Amino acid sequence: MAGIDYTTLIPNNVKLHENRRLQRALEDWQPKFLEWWQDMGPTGFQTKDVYLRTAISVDAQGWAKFGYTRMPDYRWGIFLAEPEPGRLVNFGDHKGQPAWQEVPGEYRGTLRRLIVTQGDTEPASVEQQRHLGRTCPSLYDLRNLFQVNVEEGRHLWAMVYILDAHFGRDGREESEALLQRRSGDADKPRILGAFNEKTPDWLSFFMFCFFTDRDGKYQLASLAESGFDPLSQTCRFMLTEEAHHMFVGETGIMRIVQRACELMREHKTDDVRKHGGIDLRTIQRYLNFHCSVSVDLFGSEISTNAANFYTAGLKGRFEETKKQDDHLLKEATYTVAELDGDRIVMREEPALVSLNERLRDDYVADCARGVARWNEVIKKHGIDFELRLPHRAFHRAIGSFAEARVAPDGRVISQAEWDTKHHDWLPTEEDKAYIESLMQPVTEPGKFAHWIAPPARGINGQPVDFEYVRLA
Ligand code: BYC
Repeated sequence: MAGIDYTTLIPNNVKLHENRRLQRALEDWQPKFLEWWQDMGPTGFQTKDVYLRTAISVDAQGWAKFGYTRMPDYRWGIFLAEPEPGRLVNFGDHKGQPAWQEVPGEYRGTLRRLIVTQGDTEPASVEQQRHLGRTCPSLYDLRNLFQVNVEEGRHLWAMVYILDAHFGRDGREESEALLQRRSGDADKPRILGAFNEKTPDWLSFFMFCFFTDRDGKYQLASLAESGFDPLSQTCRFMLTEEAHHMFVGETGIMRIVQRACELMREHKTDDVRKHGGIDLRTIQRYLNFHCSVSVDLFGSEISTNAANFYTAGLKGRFEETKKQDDHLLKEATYTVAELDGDRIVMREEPALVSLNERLRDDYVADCARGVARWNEVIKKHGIDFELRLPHRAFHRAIGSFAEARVAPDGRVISQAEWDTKHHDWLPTEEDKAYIESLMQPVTEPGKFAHWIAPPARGINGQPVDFEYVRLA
């Protein structure tokens, strides 16, 4: 594969200059993207120099360079991971056939829908986060926010490339529509629930990066298994960038937890609000909210859509090729949590229709590892408190638990109990007002808001007090 060509209007490693029609389509879309970025991207800061990383190669070693860039000058482009010679469709009815380089006609609509759904989340998250710059807890965090934002912008490019390159006129129309829907808009909302929620403060932002970006990891990993090779190559490179977003979320929450613990120890109280910290119970309520809306992103427990995606060879399981089974799953079963009256029971279901739940299991296990690392911090401070993932049936809007009322510990409860207790489980208006009151910008290099501990180290070997965003 060619290296990334930065001499052209659209940086790419797909030899764009050899396909004039596609080049024209993307060059036509580019100013619309920039207009969207100006209108719906980060508020303010567009003329400031930000210490950003830019992809320069798709080689896992040394794939990025760091330097000051104004966000609108970021070189958004099209980067596909190296092709695997002789790659096959690895699962479903077409297993063993050569991977498709063109869209198989019979799956055109389904594939387009999957790509559009993935693509829609990218600009949505930028829209959700657009006001956060004004209340950054430090220049370090401000830079991380913008890094996440420009890379989500690039992930939009990644999906638009596939749409324009492989779906003709329909693809171009979908590319336009991706710039027209708006997160939270009543008339033209983003496609998936979590991407219409607000991200009004930095606690929500870090939770979003931890929980919702992690859905991105699992969905992209499943699409990276696709028999449609261009989608696989695109998603493989997106995953490289995604890892940083989850790092931002995990370390962000860890630093908030650490500050809470420091204040608890220093003042010998659980009520660290009096001392300008975020108490662990509030962190738990935000965790419950972001976990539950992200768990919804995996779709229904029993889904014929998921079965069809798999059988068609379009969307696999997490680490499909590492699994030791027939990769057809026609006879297999999988254990799924289901509602049975006022209890949640585990039942064997056909594996094919249970694929959403299986991916959700992989996701929940990964989330639990992160939460355990936060709990290590609490334990190190000698504090008797554990953050917990809520039960997967808690506060659901999609799937078989959507109609049920379930406590974070998995007990099915009455509407009356929910009404009296949900304030203990989800962020209250008072919580939101308190968190909002903490959101005061800190922009002096090396200084951090009181409610969050500094990071252990800076970005790319730079010191923590480096001028990550030049505001002057
Ligand atoms: N909200 O059989 P069902 C990321 C719809 S995040 C609203 O239950 P299916 C990122 C569903 O579309 C990763 N609607 O589910 C993170 C379907 O509607 P249609 C995003 C929902 O189809 C942070 C109907 O309900 N990527 O990258 O098996 C920052 C019944 O569907 C929701 C993808 O999601 C919901 N939560 O699976 C930036 C991958 N859930 O089609 C970026 C692509 C379901 O009948 N998408 N519905 O009108 C997919 O694989 C599937 O569409 C889903 C749903 C897993 C989302």
